[in-house]
Amino acid sequence: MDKARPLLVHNTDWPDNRATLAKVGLLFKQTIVIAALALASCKADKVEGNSPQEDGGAVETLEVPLLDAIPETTPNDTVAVRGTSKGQRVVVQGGADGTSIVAILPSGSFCTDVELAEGAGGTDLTVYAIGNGLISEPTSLLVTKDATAPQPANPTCSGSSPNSCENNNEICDNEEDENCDGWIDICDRQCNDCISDAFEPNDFPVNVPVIGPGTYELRICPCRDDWFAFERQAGQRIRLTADFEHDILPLNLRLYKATSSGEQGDLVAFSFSSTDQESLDEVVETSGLYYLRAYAFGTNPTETGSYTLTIQ
Ligand SMILES: [Ca+2]
Ligand SMILES: [Ca+2]
Ligand SMILES: [Ca+2]
Ligand SMILES: [Ca+2]
Repeated sequence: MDKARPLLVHNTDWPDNRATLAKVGLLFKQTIVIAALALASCKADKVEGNSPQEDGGAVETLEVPLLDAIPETTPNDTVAVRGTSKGQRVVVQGGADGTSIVAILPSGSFCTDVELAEGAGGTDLTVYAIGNGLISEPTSLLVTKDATAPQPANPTCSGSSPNSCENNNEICDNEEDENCDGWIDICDRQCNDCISDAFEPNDFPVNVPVIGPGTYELRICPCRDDWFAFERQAGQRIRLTADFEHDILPLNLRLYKATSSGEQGDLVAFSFSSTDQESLDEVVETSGLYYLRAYAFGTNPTETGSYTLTIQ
């Protein structure tokens, strides 16, 4: 199995030289969070106050992105992967660039130019949506570079592209995404003065930073979760505590198994209290990568505040 292959991140918001990126292979297993099953089988370390049902996202699913017609063959070095999604971001795996995280415009549309691999056999691409702790089922594509293939219509994202607005300034009170980064108004860093912590950007379960034992001063910025990764062998423990002021930041924690190719997998534990502390103490059953999601619970996505994460 092709595992432990570092990813290149084709996204200006995600530096591609981070030594702490979780290593992810290219094989994709169709392991998704089916929340009801996950909740039924998970081990609740602590459930007081808000119940899992009240914790948004627990029983929802995210629809697979709808792709526009993508050519099976192209004479070009890149192919435009475009479509619509109800998620927060679309992830495109495969191709010469590794993994791309694509912003979705408020209209629901997205587009990214994916560089095709050299050589025969074509380029396998896997496309899925992520958002609010959910992951959609994947769609698979095979695009082959062929000098004799007809030129596809709209071969690149430029022109009608969402990317042409990257240099715009965000206007903070109009419910639009002027700079096309997928963040609107107060959720955009140009509009909130939220100072991010050293692990940012870690807003989605893609290229999740690995975190070791220690005490970390962290912050949830408006609309953005924090994701951290742990590598554990079967029988080893993930033991951690988050301290915060619940009245300011109603923090919750979820722990997921990562799939063999690094996607967010099954929920294995959670901590939803109404106190100033959440904690997890989990002896893992299978070896591999685990993802922690720290996020503000509630209907106000712009909640922000600091917390201290202690990993033992
Ligand atoms: Ca705006
Ligand atoms: Ca924006
Ligand atoms: Ca953070
Ligand atoms: Ca974050």
